Amino acid sequence: MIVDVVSIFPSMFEGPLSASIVGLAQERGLLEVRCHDLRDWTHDRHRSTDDSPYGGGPGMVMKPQPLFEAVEAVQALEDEPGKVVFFTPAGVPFTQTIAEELSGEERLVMVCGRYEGFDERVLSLADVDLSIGDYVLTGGELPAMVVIDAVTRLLHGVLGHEDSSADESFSDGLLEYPQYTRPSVYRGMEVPEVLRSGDHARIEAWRREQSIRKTARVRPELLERLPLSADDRRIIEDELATPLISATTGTD
Ligand code: JD8
Repeated sequence: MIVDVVSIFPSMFEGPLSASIVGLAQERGLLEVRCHDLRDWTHDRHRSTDDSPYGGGPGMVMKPQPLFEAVEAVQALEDEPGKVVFFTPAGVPFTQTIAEELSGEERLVMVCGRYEGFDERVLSLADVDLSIGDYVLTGGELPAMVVIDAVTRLLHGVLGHEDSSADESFSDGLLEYPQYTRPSVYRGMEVPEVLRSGDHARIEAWRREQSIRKTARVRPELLERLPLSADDRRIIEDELATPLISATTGTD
């Protein structure tokens, strides 16, 4: 997959994209991220990418001209124009389902804004406008990195163990079960006996129960869309009868 990123802060991407799994995917030729400086498409002495808003108000707005020229120039780098992804707080919520859809694309063009956001006309360039969550960031660079990270680990050949992404939070709609490694006792805290029993049916049942309990406790709305067995429903009822904050404190 080729991802072209347009930003006024292309250097922000250097660390996150060169380390770990995303870095390895690039070294292996499974992913190529090319970061472009939006200022390369400005024509004035000050290389300005923003201007004051029509109608007044605080802050500055991203000018249309550098963004239109940048997106068109970057699209022309390959035969395929690529899906154009914008990031704004008012975008469609980014989910694992959208990550899976994007991972099937040959190429993506990501546009990161700054300031108070984009001149509305620029959004006509977008195939999709995404938001990574309900909080306010200072620009679209971190969202672009989040989406690149989530999409990269879904590309064929990136994870090695190709089935591992099917096992975890969100792919089956439940949060992850607790995991442990050696030693079996650390500072008096024991690894649950079932995980050392070698009984794979019991281990699988325990993990599903833990996933259901965790989900019921912290993300009950995720359970509404899932097919649940009678056993699952008993576990959920039991979990919801358990107080979130225990009655005793550390002082007694
Ligand atoms: C792009 C500029 C900042 C946005 C005034 C200062 C995504 N989940 C998300 N939260 N925030 C963003 C995001 C924020 C951005 C830009 C994305 C470009 N800003 C602006 C409007 C209000 N602030 C985001 N994806």
